[in-house]
Amino acid sequence: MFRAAAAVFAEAESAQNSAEIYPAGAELYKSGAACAKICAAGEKSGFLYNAAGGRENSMMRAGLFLILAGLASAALGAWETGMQEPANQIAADQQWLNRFMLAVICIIGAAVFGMMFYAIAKHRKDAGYKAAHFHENTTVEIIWTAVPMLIIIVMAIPATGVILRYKDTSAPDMTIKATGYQWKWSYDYLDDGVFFYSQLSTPPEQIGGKYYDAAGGATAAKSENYLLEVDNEVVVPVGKKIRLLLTSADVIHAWWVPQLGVKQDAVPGVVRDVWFRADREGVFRGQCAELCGKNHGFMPIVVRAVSGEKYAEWLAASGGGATADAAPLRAGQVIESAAPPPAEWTMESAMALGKKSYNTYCAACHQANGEGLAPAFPALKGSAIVKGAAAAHIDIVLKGKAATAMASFSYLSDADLAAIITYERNAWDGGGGGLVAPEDVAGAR
Ligand code: HEC
Ligand SMILES: [Cu+2]
Repeated sequence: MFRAAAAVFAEAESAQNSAEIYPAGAELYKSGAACAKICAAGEKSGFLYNAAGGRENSMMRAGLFLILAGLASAALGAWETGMQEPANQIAADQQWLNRFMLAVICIIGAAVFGMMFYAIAKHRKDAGYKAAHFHENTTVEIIWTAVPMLIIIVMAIPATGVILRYKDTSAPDMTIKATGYQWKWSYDYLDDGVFFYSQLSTPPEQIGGKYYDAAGGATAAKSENYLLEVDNEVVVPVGKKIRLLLTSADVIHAWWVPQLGVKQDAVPGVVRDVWFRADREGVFRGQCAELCGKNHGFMPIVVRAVSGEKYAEWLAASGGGATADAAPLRAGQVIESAAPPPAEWTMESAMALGKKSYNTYCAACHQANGEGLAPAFPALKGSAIVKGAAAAHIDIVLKGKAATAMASFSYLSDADLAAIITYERNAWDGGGGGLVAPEDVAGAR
């Protein structure tokens, strides 16, 4: 069903994609004039010092201008410095805050070092300067307490405004529950009855390294969205407030999509919430942002914001929404594999599908060469279960093993599982493991 869903978005958009990743961040730095743009954005968002009048604005503008003018050059633009173009006000505010804080820090740095070097140069002993000898100067003490306090207040006011709005998950238009796993995400559209897993779709041939390619190196050119692409994207309607409930099935992960201004830890046993709204259509890419084990860098997040009609189409194609039947899709749901099942079930066709699906779903832990990674992930090559009766092999893959990283893979289709199991039984130990049929898996469910 997800293949059908993907077809909904099959219009030409890769050109748009590439422009989407970094561009406008660079734009902002291209000239000093960008400073005015940034300040204007700050004013518009309303968290700035509107109440206090225009003076601070112009002061900050001057400060920002000085710093940005120093940094700005065509070269920086060409290097795509800066951050990804925000897709909503929260992300824009976060980036504004970043620049504002940088400006404050630079001004303080310049003032402190300026004074220090001035004193070192002017008040030298060998220049005949006589040091003053005094203790406890109330005026100085008041100044050096009051000035930092004022600076902190000046920084805290806009920051607090942004945090309050970032944390306000009330009155969402829809709620999605996202769960982190080593190493993939699942998404449960609580209102619309869609559930799916989302995992890296960059082929192992592009990745290389001993974990991904038995040959030890990448054999294919890297795709445009290398390591930032997934099989099933999080499709959301544009302009709607989406509440995200976040949790984890194993270790701490974090759901991070910079252009949407969201970064929130997914903690096992805890449900945290956060919200985002995509103010324009587009594809927004992110990653897990909490070191969560060996494949931490291989669990990207892709959010696709589409119009309301497109979203409804996607829902229908994904088996959710108004057309969904009453039975919840979540329990015992089977996800269609990325590769279609072969028309004829032979050793050859099963091995071909099995290799592809094994590399997608199993190789992260058991490795492409089946040797596993001691001591955490056992080798399947030479494993008693893999060499033994097919029933026990099917059983552990279907049901997983409680309290271990070996999760249930019952969400994969019968054909996918039969192919993977056939592949495991024949790929490494010289064959002879026999052909497992989709019916065998269906019977064991
Ligand atoms: C997140 C890591 C991870 C992934 C992904 C994973 N496994 Fe496992 N697997 C494990 C661990 C850990 C064990 C050992 C469980 C135990 O303690 O007995 C295991 C055990 C097994 C065993 C039993 C091996 C033996 O000799 O005891 C089989 C068979 C197996 N996995 C097949 C698969 C298949 C098929 C897939 C993909 C569909 C897969 N695994 C994906 C972690 C993983
Ligand atoms: Cu993670």
